[in-house]
Amino acid sequence: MTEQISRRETLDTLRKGLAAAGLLALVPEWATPALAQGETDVPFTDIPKTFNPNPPNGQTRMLDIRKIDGMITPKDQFFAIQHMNRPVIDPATYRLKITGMIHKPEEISLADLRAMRSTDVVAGYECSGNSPRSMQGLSSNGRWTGVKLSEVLKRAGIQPAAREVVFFGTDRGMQDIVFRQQTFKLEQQFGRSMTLENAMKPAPLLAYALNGEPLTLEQGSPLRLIMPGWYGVANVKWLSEVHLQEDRYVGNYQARWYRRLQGVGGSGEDNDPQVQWVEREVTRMQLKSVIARVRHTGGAYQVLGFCLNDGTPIKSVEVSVDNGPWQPATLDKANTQYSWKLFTFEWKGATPGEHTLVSRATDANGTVQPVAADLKTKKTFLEANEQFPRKVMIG
Ligand SMILES: Nc1nc2c(c(=O)[nH]1)N[C@H]1C(S)=C(S)[C@@H](COP(=O)(O)O)O[C@H]1N2
Ligand SMILES: [Mo]
Repeated sequence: MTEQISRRETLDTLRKGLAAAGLLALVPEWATPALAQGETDVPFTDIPKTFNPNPPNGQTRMLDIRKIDGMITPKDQFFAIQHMNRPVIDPATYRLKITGMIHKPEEISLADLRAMRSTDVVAGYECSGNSPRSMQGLSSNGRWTGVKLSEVLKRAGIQPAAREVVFFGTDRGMQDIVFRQQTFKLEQQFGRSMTLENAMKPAPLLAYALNGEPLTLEQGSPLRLIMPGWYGVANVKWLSEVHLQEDRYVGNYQARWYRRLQGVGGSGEDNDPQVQWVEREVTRMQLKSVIARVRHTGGAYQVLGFCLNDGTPIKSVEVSVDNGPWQPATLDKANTQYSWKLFTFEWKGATPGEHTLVSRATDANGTVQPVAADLKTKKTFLEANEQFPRKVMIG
């Protein structure tokens, strides 16, 4: 960590100096890290030529994980993805509706929310569809500011029979709603839910700012839910309504499109009656670690990566070089419970040529990040948290 800080400090000092001399514009953004420390990125050879972190649809932005240079993802690099449109909402007339099994239905303005006690949380998350295919770029880490969901719910007064909290976005679109042999094509709002018990925990936040600035359109302006430790889909953007009810909510984005189907036990073969097919909703993040970047200063090689999980303390991250023994990596001191967890590994004895690097995380409960083969019986593609071997070329 000290190295991370000193790098950033050196950089800041350098930039200030250049700015004072009126020279900052002459130095491209990407060049200064190397300039500051004589550091050079070691190129990855496993990134498909066709990989584009900003696909032409203009609606998705991935984080180019090779650019990670500290705990907080800059706001303009934060990944962005959604299913339908991006609704434009006027913050001045915006009202968050609290409805259903509460004592007094509420319509809360942004000014009301900003007047309530604010809380900050550093939270990292990934889309549950994040995978080697997207070079793990559907992930980021930011500092969110807002009001605790529990405080807003308490203020509205929860009826004793309420069990479920449903979050609706302002965005809507045509959806296929499948019931047995019938498919209904109907316009629906984006909706997600969780138990009241989960909603009342201290962490969930109704967030209006990211890294100290108001949310942008793609970040869910003016208000979104942040559910620390959960997959991205839980973080409902453009929040329009929070609805309390007794029964389960089974909308598409909750009960049908964000599921995991996995065979447990037996041989794992489809036709083995010993296999139990387990289906569950996509909620908390599965333990994952990713190698994002390799840099060297002269002959000193450093590997940088991040872990994501549900907030359980990380016991260790290890790195293996060219299928060699697992060696301990160092977790960054700035990591917090719900941040992504940065780690570094000093790669000793790196030689010219192509090498394979892979990391694996273990949490305090003893859960070890799986390898791809462990997930063979997972039929659905979401929650791809398998170890992610990387190839680099030392030239
Ligand atoms: N209203 C709304 N919220 C949404 C979505 C959406 O389609 N509509 N997509 C979800 C999904 S699948 C993800 S991964 C995250 C992405 O959050 P980000 O764009 O801030 O990275 O938003 C979630 N919140
Ligand atoms: Mo997602």
